[in-house]
Amino acid sequence: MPHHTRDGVVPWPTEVAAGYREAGYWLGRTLGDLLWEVADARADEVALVDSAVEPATRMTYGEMVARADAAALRLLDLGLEPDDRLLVQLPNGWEFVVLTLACFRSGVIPVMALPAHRRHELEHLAALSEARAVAVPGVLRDFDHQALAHELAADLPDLEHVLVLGEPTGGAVDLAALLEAPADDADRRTTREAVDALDPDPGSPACFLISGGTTGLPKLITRTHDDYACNVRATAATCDLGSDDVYLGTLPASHNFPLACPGVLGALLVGGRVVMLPSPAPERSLATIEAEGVTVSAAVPAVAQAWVEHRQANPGVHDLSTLRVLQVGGSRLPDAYAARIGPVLGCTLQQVFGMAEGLINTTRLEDPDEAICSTQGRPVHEADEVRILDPLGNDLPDGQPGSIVTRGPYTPRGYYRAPDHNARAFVDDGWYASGDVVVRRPDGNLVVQGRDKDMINRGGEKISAEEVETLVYTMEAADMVAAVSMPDERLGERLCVYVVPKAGREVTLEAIRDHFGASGVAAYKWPERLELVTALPMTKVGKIDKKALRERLTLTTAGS
Ligand code: OOB
Repeated sequence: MPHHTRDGVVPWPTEVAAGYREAGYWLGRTLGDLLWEVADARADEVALVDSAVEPATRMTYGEMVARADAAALRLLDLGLEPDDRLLVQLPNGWEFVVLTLACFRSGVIPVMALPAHRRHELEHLAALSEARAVAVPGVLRDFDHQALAHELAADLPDLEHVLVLGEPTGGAVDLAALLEAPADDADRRTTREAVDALDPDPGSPACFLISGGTTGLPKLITRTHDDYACNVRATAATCDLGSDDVYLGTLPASHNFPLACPGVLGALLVGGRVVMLPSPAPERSLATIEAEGVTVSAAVPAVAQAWVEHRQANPGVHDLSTLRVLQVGGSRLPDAYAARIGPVLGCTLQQVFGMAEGLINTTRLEDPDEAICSTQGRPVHEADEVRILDPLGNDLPDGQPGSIVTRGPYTPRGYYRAPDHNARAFVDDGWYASGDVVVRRPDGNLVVQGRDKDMINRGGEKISAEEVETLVYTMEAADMVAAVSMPDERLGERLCVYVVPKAGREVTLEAIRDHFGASGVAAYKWPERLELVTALPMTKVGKIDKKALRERLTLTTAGS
């Protein structure tokens, strides 16, 4: 019995969708269909390298797609159906890639959770997506993901299957076995035929991404095969990605950036090679660039900075001559850091200002150094529409900062099952307001100057202020709470909470962090600084004046 319908997915208006198809922006083919065509032409070439283990696991295109097809059938054998949701929380490794491809082929929709997520996030994501299965590592970095998955399955009626990478317990499914290749050639052929016949609708969701979120809890972003393929192809073109390229994925692959901008999917779609590492730690990453002849990779500014510093401290230890492009995005790259990346790592920097909700901007490889080092680039697709608005909704000329709004062939028109929030985030005729304040230069490049959304960007990981505040309010002793960013040398921003305690009560940073831990909140959202105050400043319209609070922190940080 299919318990789910597609309601909750906001479609593009019919005429707009027809225009995108007619123009060829949407190919009317699934990601599986596109990738299998490439794989068939390159069956014996290495597609996937997992460098988490020594020696690295290597897989050809032929083996990768055979495993994915076998896994697709095994997902259905478990009782999953096309359009059912599978919550995926796996570290970077070949298993993440093959399972994702199995989903694309079967029509089961992966919900891309982060390894850092804990009960607070996973429960929400599973409930909102009505996930019927969850895929987790067994124990990772001392955390027992399998035990948590069993707890969730006990509490959520839809969640029937726990898929585990590691030793399964309590009726869990062995993910490694699920991802095994077909037994022999005959099995391989019948598997292929059976999965070819499934043929999901290219207009249906290929995956659900998680929003950075400015409201209470993260939203789900439905990305269709048509729109996501458009996203991958347009971003691949801006870094000249081709079959000779070797893409290193070290950022968590469930993020849009390393997954599809052009990322893992881009490298495979052009017949290149993907190398997966579960962490962007500099020594390991640079050693892998040398060992695998990596040509393209992606980093958040903090990671790029760590690679640069490591390289400067250990010049010439690794041969990085293959590295052609390092993409950097997710949070603002300071211009002064930007200028060091190309010379130190011996590659071209590509700045990327993107969002899981769609629009991707990049600098182009042939841009002058000045543009590469001091702008966040321009839209990757000719059909991307971008406007920069003043507070009254009027278009602003070049050179004047305003709020960016966007529409386009890979920017969905709404979050999944969030009508109230959609009414605010999608203005007028489906323009997505990302909450970023940008300036457009006469050369078309955008410079991100700030934000008018209540979010903390901690080294590329987004933290909703409201989510943090709601959690602190569940502590008895807190009377008033405001979460704000504080400037940080390494991560750009960290999370600070201002708290007015109730009369006679005590609040400490340790108590807050303990409370977040006990509430099963991902560690990157735990406050890192507490400012105890007797009152919070208010604006004229009676809202907490966060700008004033942030300014106080700048002053105290500068003075300390
Ligand atoms: C990427 O996606 P999300 O969904 O995690 O976060 C989107 C937000 C943007 O609205 C903006 O506030 C911020 O992250 N952001 C940047 C930035 N890139 C993203 N702010 C300043 N400078 C940049 N270069 O972060 C994302 C998705 C795809 C590709 C790259 C990044």
